[in-house]
Amino acid sequence: MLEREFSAMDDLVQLTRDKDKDKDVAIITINNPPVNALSPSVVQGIARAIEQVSKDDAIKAVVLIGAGRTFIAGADIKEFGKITSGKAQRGAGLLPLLLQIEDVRKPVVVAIHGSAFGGGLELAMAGHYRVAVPNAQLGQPEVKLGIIPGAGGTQRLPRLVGVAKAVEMCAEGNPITAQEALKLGLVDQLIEGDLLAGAIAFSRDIAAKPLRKTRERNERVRNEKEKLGVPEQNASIFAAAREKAHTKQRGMMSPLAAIDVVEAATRLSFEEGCQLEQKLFGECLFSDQSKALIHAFFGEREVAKIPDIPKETALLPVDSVAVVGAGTMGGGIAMVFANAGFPVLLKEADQPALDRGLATIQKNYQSSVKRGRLTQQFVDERLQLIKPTLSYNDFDKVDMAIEAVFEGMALKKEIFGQLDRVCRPGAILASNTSTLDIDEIASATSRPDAVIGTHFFSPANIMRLLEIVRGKASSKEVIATCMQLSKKLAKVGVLVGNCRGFVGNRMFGPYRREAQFLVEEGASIESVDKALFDFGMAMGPMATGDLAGLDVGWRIRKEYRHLEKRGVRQPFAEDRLCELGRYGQKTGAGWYKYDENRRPIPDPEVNEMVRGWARAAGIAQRNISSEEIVERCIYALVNEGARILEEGIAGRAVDIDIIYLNGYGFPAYRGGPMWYADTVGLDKVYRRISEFHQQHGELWEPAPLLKRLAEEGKTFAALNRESAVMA
Ligand code: 3H9
Repeated sequence: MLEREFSAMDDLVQLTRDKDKDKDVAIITINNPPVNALSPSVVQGIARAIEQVSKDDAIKAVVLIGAGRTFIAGADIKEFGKITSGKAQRGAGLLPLLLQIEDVRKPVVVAIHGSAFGGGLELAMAGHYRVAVPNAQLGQPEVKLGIIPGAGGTQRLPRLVGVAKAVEMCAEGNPITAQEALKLGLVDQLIEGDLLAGAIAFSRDIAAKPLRKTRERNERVRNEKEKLGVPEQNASIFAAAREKAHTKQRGMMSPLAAIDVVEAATRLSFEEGCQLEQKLFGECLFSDQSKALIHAFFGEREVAKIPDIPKETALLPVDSVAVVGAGTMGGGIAMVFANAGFPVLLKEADQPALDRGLATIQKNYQSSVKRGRLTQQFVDERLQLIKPTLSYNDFDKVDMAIEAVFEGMALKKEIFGQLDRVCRPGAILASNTSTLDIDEIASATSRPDAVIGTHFFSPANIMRLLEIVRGKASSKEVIATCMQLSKKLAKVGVLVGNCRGFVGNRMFGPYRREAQFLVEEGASIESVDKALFDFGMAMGPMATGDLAGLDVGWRIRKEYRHLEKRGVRQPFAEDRLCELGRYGQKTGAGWYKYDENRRPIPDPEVNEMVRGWARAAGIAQRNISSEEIVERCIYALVNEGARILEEGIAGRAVDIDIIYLNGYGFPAYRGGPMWYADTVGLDKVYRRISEFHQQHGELWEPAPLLKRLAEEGKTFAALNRESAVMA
């Protein structure tokens, strides 16, 4: 057993001594829960510990390790906001500490479990050796926060793993496993069993060996031994990385900055490379993109915290589920649960429908195997978990039933009446409805407190968003359980209130309405899509309509036509396309034509038809700029979002942002519609919306909340902190 003696460091960093044998190994433990982020005090603490061990001749080796569940998840991201808002100074950061570690004249062995991310990996690379438990992860995820590694990571990583892998890790931000790190030379040994004991043993084994400073290991970047350093090969590696960044991380500056700085490692000295890294790190840190991505990072965690549902709320057991309906959504939902290891009963009304549903599930799984995303063994195990059925016979055994049938109130109520009869008391009864009134659905049961909406997005097995719809009677236990369940399902669960379309689809209505109006006013279909694609949306609104099926909205509009206010302009072109049988991708034509691979082909005929219809309706035709296209569509989202906040349908602006980032292809580097409006300035947004109100009528009436915040010079984000509690 290792006996340790506490030394004179503060609590965040402890310096202790291995007393087992010769007291010759010092142990520096970082203890800054939950993830040992490198706050300024932690950095100071490590520096003091290193100073102390450097002076002590009795110490022959040093082990640096993290306490708790992980090594170091990086710099403290909260500090960045303080720096960019002027509340803290940008100091020298980690760089001097890492040089200090590298210069220690006894081996520093870094022992890694959990995650060594960002500054954590940078610190680990300054050590002379790294050991890790087999399930540890190592990565430079900074680009996902809109920044780049800022403590020498772009310079040390290529010296350890080679240029190609370093550029991939720094530009894409995805972690690698300890096994891969071992193969690449980033980790020197895997430790099974007790990490600290293994690290100490390792440190004794290598204590007599000459020390290797990572910053002086030039062979992997400069071609002394290693083929990756050949200039022509480097040129093609960086060209390919840039091309990939332009397509996969479209619009983001940090990946390109990361590539530039890793490239510098092949041309410049370590010191010069670090100087460039510092410069670009600073530029990225102060960019709107980084602020937006950091907002998204914390937002994703904040949405899980519901002001009126305490952390201690009892959770209901959910170990097995039933899904009613094996169509596109039902099948996808069954896959989501099976992927997370839940046994699933999948019910359909008749055998052909059930067979079709199962065939689609198998086809989807097979395509994941083909693409190398899943293994055949994983798929076989998941398929075993899905039990098809035509009856409600085994529904009394499941903990949760999710209805995912056709979007019609009468049918949904009938099914909930059934579920109420067959499911055990305490089971959760959920509906996947995307628009319908969850309270009306709950009224078909004798236990509305057990009823909740779980609105998955299509394709359910891919999309991360899960809107959890709170009915007026949904119990806190049911809500807390569904929120927690979303994590198990690898989804981002966001709690929303009950109204038509909830948050996401309710806002999407005005967004797509404006897109259609713009086309009816003279913009081409392609120019509307291009403007929003260039803004950063994953797809333009017209192409999105074609993908989802134009008939879906058409049917809903027909059902709700009686609610439309007379004399208020409504878009009509999409309905006309539906009347012509142009439902989108599924019929091979919608706003666009589609080839057999479902690739969109612009269709001049549709543009012409719309021109004709618009002229006949007396709509003046004009040239419309891409700036106006973006403003009309995005501000329509913002205005509706403000109403949603005011009504308490969303608890906080960040909830809306996270919904849009995870379910609607809103660019993460713009932080979501509400955050984006804040960055434009709410006074400016309000003024433009007021102009649209004058030009286009009452659909553009500014939301009172937006007006108030604009007049008071406030932001939606500040409102988050004042915090509305959802009714
Ligand atoms: C960097 O290192 C720059 C460098 O180059 C140096 C420049 C000089 N800071 O995610 P979880 C919080 S940039 C502050 O729920 P999990 C998180 O908000 C950094 N806080 O747990 C949450 O708080 P709360 C590069 C952080 O087990 C709590 O910890 N590193 C940080 O699902 C638990 O987090 C990254 O980008 C942080 N660095 O996942 C890694 N990290 O409980 C970011 C977490 O109040 N972190 N928190 O809501 C992660 O990817 C995940 O948190 C991790 C754990 C995988 C580590």
